[in-house]
Formats: sequence, C-alpha cells, structure tokens
Amino acid sequence: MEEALDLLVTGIGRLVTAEGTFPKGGKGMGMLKSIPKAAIAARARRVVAAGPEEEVLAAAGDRPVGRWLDAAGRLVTPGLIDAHTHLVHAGSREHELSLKLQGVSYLEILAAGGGIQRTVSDTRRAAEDDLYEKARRTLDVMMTMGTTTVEAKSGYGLEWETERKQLRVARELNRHHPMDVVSTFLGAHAVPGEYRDRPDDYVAQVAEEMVPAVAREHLAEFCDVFCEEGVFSVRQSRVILEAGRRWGLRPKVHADEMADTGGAELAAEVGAISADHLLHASEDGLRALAEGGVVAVLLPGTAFFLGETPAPARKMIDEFALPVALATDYNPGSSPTESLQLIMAMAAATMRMTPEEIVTAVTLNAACALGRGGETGTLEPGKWADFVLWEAENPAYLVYRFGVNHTHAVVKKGHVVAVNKKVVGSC
Ligand code: IZC
Ligand code: ZN
Repeated sequence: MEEALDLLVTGIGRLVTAEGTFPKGGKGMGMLKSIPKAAIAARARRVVAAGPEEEVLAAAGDRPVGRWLDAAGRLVTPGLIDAHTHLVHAGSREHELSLKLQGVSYLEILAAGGGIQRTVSDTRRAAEDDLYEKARRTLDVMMTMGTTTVEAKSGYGLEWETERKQLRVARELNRHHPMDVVSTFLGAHAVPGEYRDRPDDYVAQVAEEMVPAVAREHLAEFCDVFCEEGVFSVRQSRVILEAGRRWGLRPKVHADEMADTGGAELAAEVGAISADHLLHASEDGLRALAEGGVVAVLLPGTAFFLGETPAPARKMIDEFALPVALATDYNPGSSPTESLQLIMAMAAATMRMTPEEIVTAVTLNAACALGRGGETGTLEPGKWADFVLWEAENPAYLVYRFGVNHTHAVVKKGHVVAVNKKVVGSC
C-alpha cells in the first residue's frame, strides 16, 4: 500500500504561491500562482501535492491520512520568512525614545555610547538561559503571526564569549523550536568601547580570530557587517566579509542605510547573498546588485521607526529588475516588532509595492536571501510543508487591513504549530 499522508488540507478558498527555487526580480515578482478551490498534501514534513483540490485528492488516492483539515474557504500562502532579525539579545531601549523625540539621531545615540552599545552591555551580562527564554518567546510571537523561518544575527557581544553565547542560543532554538532559525555572525555590528581608538585592531580580531572560530564550531552560515558612516567603512567591511568567505560564511551586508558609502557595490563585489536596507544606494550600486544576483532585503519598519524615507522599491523592481525581499529587522533599537504582516502593509503604503510583489518578497525571495530557495518559500512538491491559513480571501486584504494579526493557523513542516493566534503542541 502507498505511504500514508501526514496532513491533508482541503477546502482552501485560494492557494497563492510563487514558483521555483530562485529569486524573482522585476516583473517576475508580481507573477504568482493563484488557485481557487485548492488542497495541500504533506508527508514526512514536505509537500507531496499542492494545487486544485480534485488533482490533490486524485494524487492522494486512498492513502491513509494522519490529519485532515478543512480550510473552510480560507486563503493559504507559504509560511512567511523573516530574512533579517537581531533575534537574540537582552533588554530593550524604550528610554531612547525621548532622545529621538528631541531630535538625536540613531547614529548620534550610538556614537555617545548608547544604542547598540547599551544592548551589548545588557547581553554580555545576561545568562545564556535567559537569552534563550526571551528569544524563544519572540519566536512564538513571530510564529503566531505567520513566520515559519527566521534569520538571527549575533552582534551584541563584540567579544568572542558573548558572540558565541548568542550563536549557541540561536542554534539551540533551531534544534528545539518548530521555527527554522538561520544564523548569521555579525561580530562587526559596532566597534566595542574597548577598541574605540583602534578600530582596525577590532576588525583584525573579527576577521582573524572570530570568523575562524565561528566556522570551526559551525555556529553560523552567513557573515554580516554594519557597513555605515561612522561604524565600519567599506575597506574594513571588505576585510571581514572576505575572511568570512574564505571560511565558508557567505556574506550579507547592512548597506547604505543612512548614507551612500558604496555598501551595495561592496555586496556585489564580495558575492553577498543579500544587501540589506539600501535606502541611499546609488544607481551604480543597484546595477551592481542586479548584475551580481544579490537579493535586496528591504526593511521599511526601520525606515518608519527612524523617520527615514524608505528604500526606493519601485525603482529597484521596475528599473533594475532586482529581486526584493522584505524583513522585520526585529531589534531593540530601530525596529522593535515581530510582525512581518505590519512590514507587508508598510511595503504597500510607503514603498508602493503590490500585494503580489509583497507575497514574493516575504516568501520565495526571502528564502533565497537565506539560501533556502530549494527548501521553502513556495508550496511545491518536495519543499517543506510550511504554510499559513489566513482569515482573508486574498493577499490584498492582508496588506490593506493593517495592524492586526490575520492568521488562522500556521503549519510548519507538516505540523500545525499555531491556531487562533496561539502556539499549539510542544515547543
Ligand atoms: O540594536 O540598534 N541597525 N543595527 C543596525 C541595529 C539597527 C540593531 C540595534
Ligand atoms: Zn539589522
């Protein structure tokens, strides 16, 4: 007899998904498969069939079914993928709000020893268990809001023991929480106070000592740098990203957020998988990203929170045919939100992206920004059975009706992990 299905979902009002395993750029971002009266069958954590209900039922034949769900006409999309977060950290920074309201900028707060440096001292002091518990709760919140894969950066240690502590927490969460947690080493997030007068010594330490240690202990897949005016220069960033590449850590770059420093060009030069922020990237920079096949990860929540003009998404998509992804940038300083749904609404309202482009940006393109395009990001046979049943009939509704959580149920690797905005099962 044929093998049993673990999960069969029928009665899907509309199944909406991008297709394929590579990032979609330009017009391709708006081309989704949209199937009315659909179903999904899953076995061994992966999609067996996803499409018109009669086809899926025919493929299922008379196989036994472990769990059969009726979607009751709801919209289903792939699980959301949050490709840029600073997940593991201690504390919060609401005290910076009054400084901000007085007109002190994010970089001025950082230069005065606050901002990232504040979270660094909180995180250095925190017990590993406490960091784990705080991040675990954050993952639960994200999951109830439809996220099924998340990236997690280090960068609140700025010395080896704490960087390692953060990365170990992310690794343990990946093992024990239903969410997939993809780790990025961000030792170059700020110059630690101890190295204030000799930043190049810190750059050398990151490149020559921390990067090899991260690789030896298999603590991360990617290496990122906060390449920004007054933080790390293009020259310093290049040293670290090239060291990362030599040790098998694919580059990512915080690029051209507050000023055009040539971060986008650097991302293309070092073969980065993504360049993130890009509010001030030059036309040459955008062209270099397009030619290099680099995914542009846009973070409109950060632009909103810092009062910046958001990245020129329309220009990136229409003129440069770039593949755009969207992420929360969840962090205690510039984007304290877990909600990719809010980011999706902001992408439409502040960057004029269409609902279809937005779906691609938080699923397939985000998966590709994490090297997971072959595993998740679309609902196609062989990919993980990661999807969301929405209290909505179409993607436009999700994007238009902002500030609330539209999920009905979240499925991760074939298991129902959240229902009615609450985590279910053992996690
Ligand atoms: O804690 O401020 N932008 N790094 C670069 C951040 C934001 C995180 C933070
Ligand atoms: Zn960031």
